[in-house]
Amino acid sequence: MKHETEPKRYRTIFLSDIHLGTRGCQAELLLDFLKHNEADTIYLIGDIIDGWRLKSGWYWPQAHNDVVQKLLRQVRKGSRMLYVPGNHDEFARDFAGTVFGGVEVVNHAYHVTGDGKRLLVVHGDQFDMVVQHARWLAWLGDWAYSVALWSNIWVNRARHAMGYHYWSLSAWAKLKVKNAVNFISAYETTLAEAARRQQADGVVCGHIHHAAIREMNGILYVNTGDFVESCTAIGEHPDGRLEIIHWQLTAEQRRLAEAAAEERAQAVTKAAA
Ligand SMILES: [Mn+2]
Repeated sequence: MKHETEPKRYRTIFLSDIHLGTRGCQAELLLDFLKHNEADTIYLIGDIIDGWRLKSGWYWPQAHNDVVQKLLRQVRKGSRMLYVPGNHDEFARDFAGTVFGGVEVVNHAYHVTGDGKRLLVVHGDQFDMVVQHARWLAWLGDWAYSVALWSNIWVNRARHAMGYHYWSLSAWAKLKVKNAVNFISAYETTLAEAARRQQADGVVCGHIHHAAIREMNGILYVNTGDFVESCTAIGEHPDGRLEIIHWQLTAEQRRLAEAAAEERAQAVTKAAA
C-alpha cells in the first residue's frame, strides 16, 4: 500500500457515508487514509455513524473507535472539523449549532474554496422526495419544493418512530430502476438546482455513494462517495482545485463490501415492501 511518508496536506477534506457501526464500513482503509492525509478543514458530510444499524444490533469493533480517535486527534492538532449529519446519523441533527470536542455540528454549511467559490455542504437525503417527484415539483414551483423537503424528513421520522428502517429512495431506485444512471443523474440535477436556489456556486454532498466532480449548467456538483463500497473522499488543494481521492480496496475488502451492500439492499427491499 502507501509508503511511510509525511501526510499529504490539503486545504480541505470532505468525507461522507463512512457508516461506522456496520460491517460494511471500511474502517481499516479509512484509518490508513487518515494517517496519510490531513487538512486545515475537514467536513464530515453525514452517515458517519450508522445509528439505524446500531439500534438493531451493536457492532463496534476497535477499528471503529480508532477512526473516531484519529478524527479527534486531527482536531487537537488544529484542524477545523464540521459535522453535517445525514439520515443514518440523524440523531446528531438535534445537536446542530453545538460544538462537541471541538467538532462543530451543523445541518448544512457553506464552504468557500481557495479560489472563492461558495459551495453548499449538505448530506443530500433531504432531496430524496424531490428527486422522486422532480417533474411535478418543477411544474408546481418553489412552494411544493419546500413542502417536499420537509415532508421527506417527517415521513422518515414517522417511519423511524414506528420501528421501520429509513426508506431510502436511492437504495430503492438502485434496485427497482434498471438504469441506476437515471437516478444518479436526477439526484445530481436536484442537488445542483438546490445550490442554485441558495445562490451558491456549487454543492458538496454524499448519500448516494457515488463520487463525482462535475459542472452542471454552471453549478459545480461534488459528491464525496463513501468509505463502504468505493472508498473515496474529496480533497481541496490550496488553489481551490478539487480532486476525488481513491483509497484502494484489496480483493478481500471488496468481497466484504459487496456482501454488506447486498445485505443492505435486502434490508431496504424488506422495509419498502
Ligand atoms: Mn445517506
